[in-house]
Amino acid sequence: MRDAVTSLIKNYDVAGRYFDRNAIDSLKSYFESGTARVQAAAAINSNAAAIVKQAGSQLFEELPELIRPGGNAYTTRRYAACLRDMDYYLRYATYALVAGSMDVLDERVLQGLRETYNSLGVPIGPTVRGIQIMKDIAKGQAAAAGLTDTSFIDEPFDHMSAEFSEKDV
Ligand SMILES: CCC1=C(C)/C(=C/C2=NC(=C\c3[nH]c(/C=C4\NC(=O)[C@H](C)[C@H]4CC)c(C)c3CCC(=O)O)/C(CCC(=O)O)=C2C)NC1=O
Repeated sequence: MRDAVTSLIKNYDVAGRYFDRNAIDSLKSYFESGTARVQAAAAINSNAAAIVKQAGSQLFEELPELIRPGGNAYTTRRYAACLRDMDYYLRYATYALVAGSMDVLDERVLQGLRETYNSLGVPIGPTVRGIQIMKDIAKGQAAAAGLTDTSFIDEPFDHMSAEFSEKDV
């Protein structure tokens, strides 16, 4: 698992090169954005349970068939598994924000997940929708905590969504 700095070091070390202008620029942007990334993670952390709960309610309101008989989130056990998965996505999104790298998502969350979902009949489209709903709520929380630019918060949520969707087709 790598963060933005260790990824960069690995790439330059493999080539046996000193950091060039591009590397220095990305290091600068990583450190300059550091406080905002940590603040965003903190805002999400302190509201995590509420974000998951609200996103779940919104998802099931939009797609009520999920929790009706025959739906994948029907029965208390599967409903709880669904919210637990949402909580995983949110927590790992905060790790990726702090790391400034999506590597943790690829390695710890997305690897093999599509196969698991397919074998259990967990629908990908609604899962992606749930991730997108959490993104919007998380950005709202970060804005409420005083962050003026919250656009960078999109990346981990969009990365998970894209990886999920891409591999599903
Ligand atoms: C940290 C990385 C990680 C992830 C991401 C993860 C996901 C994950 N979700 C699972 C199940 C599940 N996931 C869902 C999720 C949903 N069903 C829906 O209809 C909704 C669209 C959606 C919620 C948004 C459900 C209902 C199950 C249980 C399925 C079953 O057992 O039949 C399973 C199968 C084993 C289990 O039930 O625990 C895994 C491994 N596990 C991990 O360790």
